[in-house]
Amino acid sequence: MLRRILHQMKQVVRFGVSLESDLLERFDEEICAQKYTNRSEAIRDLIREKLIKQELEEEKESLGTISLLYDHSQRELVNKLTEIQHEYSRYVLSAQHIHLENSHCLELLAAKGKPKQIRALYHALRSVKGVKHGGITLTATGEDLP
Ligand code: NI
Repeated sequence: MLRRILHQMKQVVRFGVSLESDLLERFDEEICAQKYTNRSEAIRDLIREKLIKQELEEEKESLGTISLLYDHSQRELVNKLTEIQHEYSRYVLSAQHIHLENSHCLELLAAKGKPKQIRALYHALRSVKGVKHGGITLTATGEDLP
């Protein structure tokens, strides 16, 4: 269904939008701050963002990036993190390990799967004792995106 709608969007269509002047003023300020040079591109991006959000909510195949900051001198920590990544290996696309000063490490993972699975991987890693900070960002694979 979504694919069909997006396919029909290939042809560029002009349409009018009615909205309150103060709302438009705020929108213009916002897109100007974000360095957009015209409203059309800003509106296109808003629509794409909305569609990506929907896709994620539908639990479609998605991409995720995970970051973990930890102190590798913590006993068993590195082994535990490796173990979890092996458990979830079908979702882990890549892992990058960066050695920081003072025995700290930054690990960056790219993952592919349903958002539910990527979040489960993140929470398993994040909850390991000694992981000081973590982050997760989900995005669509772009397959259904114009
Ligand atoms: Ni390291």
